[in-house]
Amino acid sequence: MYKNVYVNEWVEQMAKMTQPDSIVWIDGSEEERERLTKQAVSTGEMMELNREKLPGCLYHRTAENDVARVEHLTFICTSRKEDAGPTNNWMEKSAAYAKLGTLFAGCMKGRTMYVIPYIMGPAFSEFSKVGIEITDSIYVVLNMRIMTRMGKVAMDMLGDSPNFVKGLHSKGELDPEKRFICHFPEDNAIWSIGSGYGGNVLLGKKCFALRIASWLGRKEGWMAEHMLILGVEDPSGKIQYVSAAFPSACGKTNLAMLIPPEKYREKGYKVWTVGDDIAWMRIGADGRLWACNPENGFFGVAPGTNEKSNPNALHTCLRDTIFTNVCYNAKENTIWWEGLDNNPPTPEDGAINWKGEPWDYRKYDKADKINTSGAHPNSRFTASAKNCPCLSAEFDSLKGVPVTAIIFGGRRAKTAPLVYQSFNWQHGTFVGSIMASETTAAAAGAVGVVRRDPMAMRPFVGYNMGDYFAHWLEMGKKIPHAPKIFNVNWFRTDDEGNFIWPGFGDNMRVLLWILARCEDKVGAVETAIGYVPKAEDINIEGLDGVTIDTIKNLLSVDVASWKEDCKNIREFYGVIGDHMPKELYEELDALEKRLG
Ligand code: GTP
Ligand code: SPV
Ligand code: MN
Repeated sequence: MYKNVYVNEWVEQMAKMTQPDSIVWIDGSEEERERLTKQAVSTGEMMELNREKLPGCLYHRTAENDVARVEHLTFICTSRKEDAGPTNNWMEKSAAYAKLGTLFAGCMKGRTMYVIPYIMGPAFSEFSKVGIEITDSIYVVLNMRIMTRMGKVAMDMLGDSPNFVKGLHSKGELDPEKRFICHFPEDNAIWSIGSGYGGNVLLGKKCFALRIASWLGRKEGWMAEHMLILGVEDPSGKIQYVSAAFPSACGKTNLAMLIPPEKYREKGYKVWTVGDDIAWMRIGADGRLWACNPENGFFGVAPGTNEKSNPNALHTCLRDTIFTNVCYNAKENTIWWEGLDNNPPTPEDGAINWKGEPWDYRKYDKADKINTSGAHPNSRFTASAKNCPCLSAEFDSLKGVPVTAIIFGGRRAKTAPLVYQSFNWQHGTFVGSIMASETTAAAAGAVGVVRRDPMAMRPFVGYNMGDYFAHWLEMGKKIPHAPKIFNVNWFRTDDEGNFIWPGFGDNMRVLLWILARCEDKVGAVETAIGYVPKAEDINIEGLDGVTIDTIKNLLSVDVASWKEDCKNIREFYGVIGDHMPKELYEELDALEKRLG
């Protein structure tokens, strides 16, 4: 037990409801990690991997029907439906407590309850907030150890305050029919039952740091966003920071850990990672917007990560990492995923797929990844930020980093050009609000369907989307030196469906155009949708197969498809209804007018 009476009282209440056999108060010590790891290994919940090749690494498989966030089972539970808004599932608050109360009743009988105090953000920073997660899953405890600053330090920061986010999680029966992820922003509470996967159960992440935090941010005048944060160092040693919002599995981790092309490295350009998924942003005393990564680790997409696409991520997860739902090599006691290298484990190696079945790589079918791949498309690594070779020196900074540019981006085969700049903050907010992207395996449901995903926050705004847009507009008026706002799209395809832009490290070329724009060092072409680069201003030196015509093609703005998009945007705005700020309708009208 800790000394905080509010924590103790709440834990007692939750224990009364869930009836665990015992309660373990997590302190974050090394001894505790060893003890819990041993226990998880002894029950088969986790496996210890090859100590030479992957020291300190663990392997875990979740239930076959529990491998991604479940947006249809995620609820914002407020007194009034209007406060959740039309893009969220809503349950009336007391009805939700009652419904989940029956599921939580006695659900920890025969189990241990772990009480995890944690901080989102560096200890004692003005950005930071404390949460307590109660869980019956050792896997959750071990993940939270990596993903947050946790244990005693969190209780030290909390002191005797009642001000903490109350998170209750139980695996329950892992039954999708009895799975609910409920948020109670009016009470600073989260109840999650029936899942053992990532964003559903690591309550500090999407549930707290985005859904609850976005609600708090609106109330308190700051922003919680689904954004990476990176620093670009130029040859003079000056570092400028950029934050970028891309939907799930659309390239945040990759951009955050970017390694510049050789020509740029030779000149002295470097990229530093501050965060890969979430940014909390506040207006600083100097009138700039300052960003802080509330997390302490990366819960990154494994497939596609390799020595070429993202060596920094690969090196980050070679030790002290938890791998979830990747492919297992029994002979080597190692792991593998699609896109790691060209040596998948063979049946003779004892290859086991993410479902736990013997696996034959020769049966892999790109059109049916779920059933034929070794690793699940949404398999992930949980690795400490401290392992990252390009971690920013400002990672633990109590005041965050100043943001020069905000970038929005989605996965769009057509329509959106490689990059464009908004005219101003209000137009930039509009650009964020009209984001659309093809769905990915990060959430349960169909993959590859284009949907509107404003600011990459559709699944994560803890209140009415219209009010969220209004908050963006409001913030813009309050930031004296606001970041410039851009939009990128790495995913335009040719007629055969191949990506036209090489992406990854070469995205540096686009980042440098963006920063040059922020410093007024480069011109642009004014189009209907915003400022687009002159093709010759995107440096293609050293790029194989990319010509100035490729760039022209990537930057082209097709009026017909934008007009078509406008119709869809208007429809989407209509769904948001009367909370929609009039300024964004004005922007839409103006865009349509410019398109002619
Ligand atoms: P979450 O953790 O789910 O929020 O996702 P994320 O935005 O961090 O996604 P991540 O960086 O892990 O991207 C995953 C997918 O995007 C992988 O399939 C990558 O191969 C692909 N990807 C990332 N960057 C690029 C790029 O520049 N070009 C192309 N073509 N694909 C990319
Ligand atoms: C995402 O889906 O955007 C993630 C992974 O970053 S999860 O933690 O499951 O939300
Ligand atoms: Mn994410």
